[in-house]
Amino acid sequence: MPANMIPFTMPSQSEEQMRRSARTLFDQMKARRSCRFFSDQSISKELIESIIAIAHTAPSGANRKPWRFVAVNDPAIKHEIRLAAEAEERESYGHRFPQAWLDALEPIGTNAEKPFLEIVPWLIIMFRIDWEMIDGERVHNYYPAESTGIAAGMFITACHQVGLATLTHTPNPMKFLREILGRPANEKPFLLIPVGYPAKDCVVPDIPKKPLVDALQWNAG
Ligand code: IYR
Repeated sequence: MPANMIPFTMPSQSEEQMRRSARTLFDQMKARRSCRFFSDQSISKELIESIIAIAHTAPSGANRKPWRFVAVNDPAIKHEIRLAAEAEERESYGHRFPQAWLDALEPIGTNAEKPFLEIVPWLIIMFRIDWEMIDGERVHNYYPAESTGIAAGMFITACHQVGLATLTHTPNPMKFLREILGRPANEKPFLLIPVGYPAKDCVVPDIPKKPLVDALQWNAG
């Protein structure tokens, strides 16, 4: 074994056990919904940190972990983010979105008003880092969008598994997030993820889901 390698194994399980695990996980994950009506019930920093630690285990190009999570529960900052997001969304819904996009959003029932951005206890803002300065040298990261997307998927999965609701929110353009949060120029806003509990009267759109047969092609025996 090369000196820089360590053994890696996984516990052996029967096919039946594995199918049961897959079924359980599927049933849990298919119950996840994007939430736009949050309660103001607080969530501890410790719980949020433990979920971010899970996302931070994500694989990444050359193991660079080219992301940053900014976790906000300060009401003044949440307010500022809400105002800036709504200003952009008003422009988008007002004249920037083409009609086809507005039509696609119609069943989801969204509009430019985003009160949840300050009701929800936490806003997690993910930035992707395309390059960084290491020892005075500009070093490029590899696959930063893919890597950060994988970490985001693990983050929302972890939230759902511990019983917290999320929304993957992308006000567009998002550069106000870098300004409000004081992040440097090499950190590009990637996703704004409100995390909390659904409000008591929370509703979600009753929309059809694309069946798996439309998303999976087998080339297999
Ligand atoms: N960012 C806008 C519009 C929007 C865009 C997509 I693509 C969605 O799936 C949902 C909304 C908003 O949040 O209202």
